[in-house]
Amino acid sequence: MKMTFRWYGSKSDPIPLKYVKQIPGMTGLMGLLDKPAGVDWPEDEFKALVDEVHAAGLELEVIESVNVHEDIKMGLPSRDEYIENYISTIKMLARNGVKVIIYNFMPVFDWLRTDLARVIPEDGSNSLYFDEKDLGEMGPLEIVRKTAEDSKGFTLPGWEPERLALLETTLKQYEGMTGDDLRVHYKYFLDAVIPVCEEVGVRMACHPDDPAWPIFGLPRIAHTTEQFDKIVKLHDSPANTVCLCTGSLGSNPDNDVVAAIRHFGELDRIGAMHVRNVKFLGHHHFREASHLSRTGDLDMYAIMKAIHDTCPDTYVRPDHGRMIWDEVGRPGYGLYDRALGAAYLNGLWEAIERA
Ligand SMILES: [Mn+2]
Repeated sequence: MKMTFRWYGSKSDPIPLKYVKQIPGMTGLMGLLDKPAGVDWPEDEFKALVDEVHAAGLELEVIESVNVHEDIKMGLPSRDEYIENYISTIKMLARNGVKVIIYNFMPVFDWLRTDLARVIPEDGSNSLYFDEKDLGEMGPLEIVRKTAEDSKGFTLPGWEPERLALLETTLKQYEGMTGDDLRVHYKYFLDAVIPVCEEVGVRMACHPDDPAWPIFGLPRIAHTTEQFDKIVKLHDSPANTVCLCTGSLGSNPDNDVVAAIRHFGELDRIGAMHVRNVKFLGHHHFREASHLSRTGDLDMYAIMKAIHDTCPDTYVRPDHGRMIWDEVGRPGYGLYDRALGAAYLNGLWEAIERA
């Protein structure tokens, strides 16, 4: 298991790399270049990032995310050009030491919350929160406006302004598209990129829908074990894997997260893990909790044990943390609670290995 940390680059992330390095057991980053979907990533810029990360004593073997252009998801004729750029980016990343590329194939929204800083009454910290009842009064445009307003000036992953500028048009284009239609487009994409990944030694890792159910009538095809079974079979290859995010998949209590890790781990189809805890508050109603098992509803010991037993060499990162100790930062991506999370998960790991 390699413990890693999501980091947005020195221009956009207030957390210095030396702080990340000082978290015990931290081996590297899940990093990125801040580029719009569809762009071929420039190698000189990426090399500079690799050098910066290596100079801090960390690895950069996982990229999160190389975003998939909406035209690819919608199956438009223009997709071929964007797929070519994607392939060129995969080859460039492989040349520079990258082993795993995390991405998602969700139309328009890759994650959604109704409050980015919900105060947790027990201790005064705050975390990301979702209540479908609150969404009922907000349409997609309203929720985008509110999320941008609440993000404290930070660009949120998946909520890049250029992607949302076209929101109204994009939503219209998805009207009438079914999950099966979306899977046809997905297969077209995988058939093009996975053979390249096999050639250059990179694994693609698909992140689940978050929350793990359909929203705004959009087709969503990545929020149950059965759906991920279909995804890994769309192009059957060890390079076609899952980024198993416990907090996303686990936002729906019907999903057995531990069983899902064991299932895809045994198939050798876990490219990376996001480990996060969730507190259920009702139907389609939850908030994110600290990583400690008893503060939420997921069993972190059983999660780490499943990783240990079925995919012990995978990359793990503590996913979203709460905001604690008056830290100001990108919602979900503060330093303190994610550092606590990494320490706790490493502690579980040490105990599992010793037992
Ligand atoms: Mn995640």
